[in-house]
Amino acid sequence: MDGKIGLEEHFAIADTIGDSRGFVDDAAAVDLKARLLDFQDLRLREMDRGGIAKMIVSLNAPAVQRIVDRAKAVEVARRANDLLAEAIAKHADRFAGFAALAMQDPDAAGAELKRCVADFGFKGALVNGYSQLGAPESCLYYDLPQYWDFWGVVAALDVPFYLHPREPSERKAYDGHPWLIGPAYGFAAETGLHALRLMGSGLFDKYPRLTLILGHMGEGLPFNLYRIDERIAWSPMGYPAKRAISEYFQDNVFITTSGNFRTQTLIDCILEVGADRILFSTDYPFEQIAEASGWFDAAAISEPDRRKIGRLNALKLFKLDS
Ligand code: GRE
Ligand code: ZN
Repeated sequence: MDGKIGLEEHFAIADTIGDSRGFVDDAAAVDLKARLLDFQDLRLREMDRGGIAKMIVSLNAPAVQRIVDRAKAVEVARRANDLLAEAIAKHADRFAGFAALAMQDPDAAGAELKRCVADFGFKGALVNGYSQLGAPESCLYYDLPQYWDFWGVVAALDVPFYLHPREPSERKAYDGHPWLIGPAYGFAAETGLHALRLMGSGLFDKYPRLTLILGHMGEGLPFNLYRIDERIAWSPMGYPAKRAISEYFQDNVFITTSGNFRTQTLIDCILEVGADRILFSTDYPFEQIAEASGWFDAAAISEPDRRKIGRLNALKLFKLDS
């Protein structure tokens, strides 16, 4: 399919290039580094070959979220966004951007998102899970009260917030099994939990137009919506939100195909959340565009659904002209 739009697609700057290394082997790391830093060359060729018209590009992970010094986090986010804006400007027809945000400082994060939308035309924010502030063992989730004004800024700007994975904050359960920590499982467990915290906190009752994006086919959540709803309804622990988790999935959440190129899983997601709320993505350069496109273009779904997931939903959600 030509004209696809991808939106979990990453780049890196000097301050963050080392962050991705731990999750790939040394041989792959060299190539990964080159691809993360490149914008105008290999990336465009791969896009052309895979039928990808446009990428909404974001900083790698965990990057800004792991910088415990508040001022430094704010500075790195700003630098990354400035560099991204410069790179996009050279090929504005092929690239758009998501802002990196220093969530260690909610006011600064809101101001930076405003700046990126107003000055650079960025399409929203992509944040790599919880933030650390002051000490490495700290862990800030965005349902906490200090973030609710920030969410008001996101809602007023009417741009989506992509909650991207990072490694789990709780490591005890992974002791002795480091292979579980990264993208194989821990990323999804961590990110799914964070997304449920946001939904269950009542955040979307306060801001009904707020939009969250989850990658990797919804980080495992679509498969479990029935059970989550059902058991919350019977929970003796209480539940702060007004609506069921599956209802927020219908009205406030989009999911992408990033790094989860599996027709069985896509069909389950179409059945659970509908083809209108699913968006094609690769997760370049951690995944290969040829693999993502080869799979998606041939997947056994209807042609109207392929057009929606590959392109039309993104045009609408991000108010793109092309
Ligand atoms: C990602 O951005 O999703 C990612 C990483 C590191 C390894 C694998 C992966 O940041 O998918
Ligand atoms: Zn990613």
